[in-house]
Amino acid sequence: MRGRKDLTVQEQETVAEVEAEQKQPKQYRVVLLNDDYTPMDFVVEILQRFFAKTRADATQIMVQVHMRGKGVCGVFTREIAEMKVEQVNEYSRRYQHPLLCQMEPEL
Ligand code: TYC
Repeated sequence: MRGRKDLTVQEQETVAEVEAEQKQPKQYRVVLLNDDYTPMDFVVEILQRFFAKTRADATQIMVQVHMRGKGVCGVFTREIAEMKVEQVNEYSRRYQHPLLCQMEPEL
């Protein structure tokens, strides 16, 4: 068997490039948690504003959070997920709602 060391430098670079392309970056779910105080309309607005959901999809996710305690807004790479969480929590605080947005690693 020819090992990687038997390849030319150019061939090694090609292998490294292909491997880099194949590697999938880790994904994170951005979730909303239920609470007793945030108005349902505000949660629907969050889902439309920050996650580009239709009003129908946003309502479905909001009801899921309301009934089951948690719901997925979307799945993103780490930096995008961190930004969404930050933006949503900042927006909720600005309007003085206790709504909590978190991220969790995809399995
Ligand atoms: N439970 C809230 C209410 O009854 C509504 C709500 C839904 C709050 C989803 C947060 O992520 C949430 N007003």
